[in-house]
Amino acid sequence: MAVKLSLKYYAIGLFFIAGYSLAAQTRYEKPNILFIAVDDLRPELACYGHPIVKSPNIDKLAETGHMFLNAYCNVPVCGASRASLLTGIRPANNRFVGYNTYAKKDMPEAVSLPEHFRKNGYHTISNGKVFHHIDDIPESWSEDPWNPAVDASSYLDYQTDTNLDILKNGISRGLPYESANVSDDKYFDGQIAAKTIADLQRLKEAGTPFFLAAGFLKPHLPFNAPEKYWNIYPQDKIHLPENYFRPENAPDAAIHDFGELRSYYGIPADGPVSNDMALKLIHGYYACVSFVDAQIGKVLEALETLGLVENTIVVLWGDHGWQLGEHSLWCKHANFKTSLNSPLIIRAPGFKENQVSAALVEFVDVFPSLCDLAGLEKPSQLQGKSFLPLLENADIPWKDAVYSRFSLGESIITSNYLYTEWFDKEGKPFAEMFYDHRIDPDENHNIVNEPAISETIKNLRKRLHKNMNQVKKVTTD
Ligand SMILES: [Ca+2]
Repeated sequence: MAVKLSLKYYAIGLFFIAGYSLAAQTRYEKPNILFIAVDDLRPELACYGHPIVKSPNIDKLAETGHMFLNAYCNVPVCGASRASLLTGIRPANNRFVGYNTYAKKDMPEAVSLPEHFRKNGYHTISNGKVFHHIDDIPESWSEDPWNPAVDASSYLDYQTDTNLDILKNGISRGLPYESANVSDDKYFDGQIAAKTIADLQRLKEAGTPFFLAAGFLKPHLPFNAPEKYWNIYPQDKIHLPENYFRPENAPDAAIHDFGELRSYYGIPADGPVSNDMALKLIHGYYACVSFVDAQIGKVLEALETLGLVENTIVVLWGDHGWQLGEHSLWCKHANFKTSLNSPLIIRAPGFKENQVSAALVEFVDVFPSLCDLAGLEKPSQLQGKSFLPLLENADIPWKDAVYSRFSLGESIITSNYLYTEWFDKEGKPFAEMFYDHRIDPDENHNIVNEPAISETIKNLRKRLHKNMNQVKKVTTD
């Protein structure tokens, strides 16, 4: 099926090269790419069915494009997830491991996604947080990458006196949230939107195809947003998750101490946060989602105003999931669905609108998909599979499993199950968990030791062993 389709597209591509004009067909005329990364955004969006979160602009993108319900990051931590997606290479126990990953150190021979486009005649720009490190794979960009957050301290981006005073006194970071009476552009994400819009205007005038990356910083901690976004959500609408508890029989390896959150003021050194704080965190996350949605809306509106919609592919992704209290956890860094499932929406001109796919896709699939959509050859390093056929038909049979990992935990996810096994430094397994999403979609009961499912577990374990860390040596051109 895939071969047949690609031949068909190749034929259409030749048609264009030959100078024929097919009205409204922009698939292979070097479409522009607007590449929107959103830090720590899980599918906490109205278009993904959230009952109270307001995300009208991302919803509109989904309505005019293709939304993946079952997109999984390959590793739930910023630096590693981005390095993997941007090189199309899977994380393994020897590469793309932590938040601090440099793609250029772990995979020096790899060509990055924007670099590949640049080498194919695209003008490439990085605004905000795209790679975790602004100086990672510098060959990626036609211009110096730009980020208003110049260092770890300014990255906190506080605007209120309360938080600035805490920070100044050196007690700790400030609170993990703030509601400030300021305009959008006081915060970095407002500035990233403004810079991206200015670039769009400039790129439109230049007329060369572009790959414009905008990496928004929220809803990463601290949950800072202008107060108007907090005011969208009345406090009595904010609730703790139903599974604000450790899953039954979950191994210790599955649970962490959310150290990332504990570095903020008002969070105890150990033990759970107060219920008041938990509700404030959830409220803050919602406010930040609506804030970042509004900034994305400004960029998408500019795309429309400038007449670039018909020739620009828009892709939006959150770099991994997040626990908002589920399983008694906060932050990411886990092998639960809450950490691994991420939003992925793509709008490609010439393809069907308002498509929702339940197919399993993973972030290593983004690089080959964008190559196919732009008619570029695929570098040999790529380990994902182009999901272009799904854009044609959201219901065709697709991957039977995707693979994610974090630290010592390796996961296989199928349409029904999530199975994770943890390995010590010598490679010996020491813990495992299994959830059947048909009867336990929220992953509250680890039933890995149920005798009735031992064959299922055996099968999943076998497939996991075969595919995890599958290609330690990656072929590069
Ligand atoms: Ca992140």
